Amino acid sequence: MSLIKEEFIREFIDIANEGYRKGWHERNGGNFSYRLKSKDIECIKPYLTYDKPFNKIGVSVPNLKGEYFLVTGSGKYFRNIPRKPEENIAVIEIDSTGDNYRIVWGLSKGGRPTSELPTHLMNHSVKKDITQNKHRVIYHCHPANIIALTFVLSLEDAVFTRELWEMATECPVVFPEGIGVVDWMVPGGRDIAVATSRLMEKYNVVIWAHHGIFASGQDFDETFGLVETVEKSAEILVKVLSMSNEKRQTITTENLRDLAKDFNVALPDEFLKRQCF
Ligand code: 2HA
Ligand code: ZN
Repeated sequence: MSLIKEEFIREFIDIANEGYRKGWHERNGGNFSYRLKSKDIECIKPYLTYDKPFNKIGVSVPNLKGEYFLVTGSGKYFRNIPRKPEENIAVIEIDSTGDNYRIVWGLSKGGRPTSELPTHLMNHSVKKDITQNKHRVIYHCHPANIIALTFVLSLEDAVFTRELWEMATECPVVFPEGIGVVDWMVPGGRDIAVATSRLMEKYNVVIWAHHGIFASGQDFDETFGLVETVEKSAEILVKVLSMSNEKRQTITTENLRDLAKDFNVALPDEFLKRQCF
């Protein structure tokens, strides 16, 4: 039995494939990480090797010391993951300080974990604490409609939240806490990791202006489903804005309050108060 047959690895590969088929991973676009459960680590232990050196993460994540992550490789193409997983993804181990990682499986033809490793690990760090260890998946991709909206909507959490809530009745139920937005920043480093993880304290979705989206969730289905919901809503908004700059009718603040009551979700007042266009 090879490591690839493990359920969590198959699910990871399946989501990578689905994301690619949706057009969210052109070339080497996007990256993906999963924080392993102890039973996952037990299952794959026979396949792990500990002879590679530790490397600096670039950020410090002490609460992730000793954790293992399944991650995509830097410069690797999502399109190739299902055919050649061992060349394109890796399992990494965080050291006992939370400052360094080493590859213990995968990237068999060489390479490093995703260029966005600092953002992934800082997001995992925040989410591990505030969800009492529940969130395990961080997913980054480049969906066209969300990115298009970052050129025409004001880059404010309240504007994106309210507009996307209004585009589909399920949205306030799927992401009641709202959506965060990061202004354009250079990707791949510490600064964007800090900005994103701050917003992850409040939200499960963070949009990077003119770049893409980051999402966090408990499992693969929930995290991928969240991005599907946000991007579908963004697609509707793009169509609406393309037809008219005025909505004739919409889901109103009153409607949102009724929805919140019946579906038992708390919609923050800052977003209920905000009517955008
Ligand atoms: O190319 O998506 O953000 C990988 C990326 C960087
Ligand atoms: Zn990206």
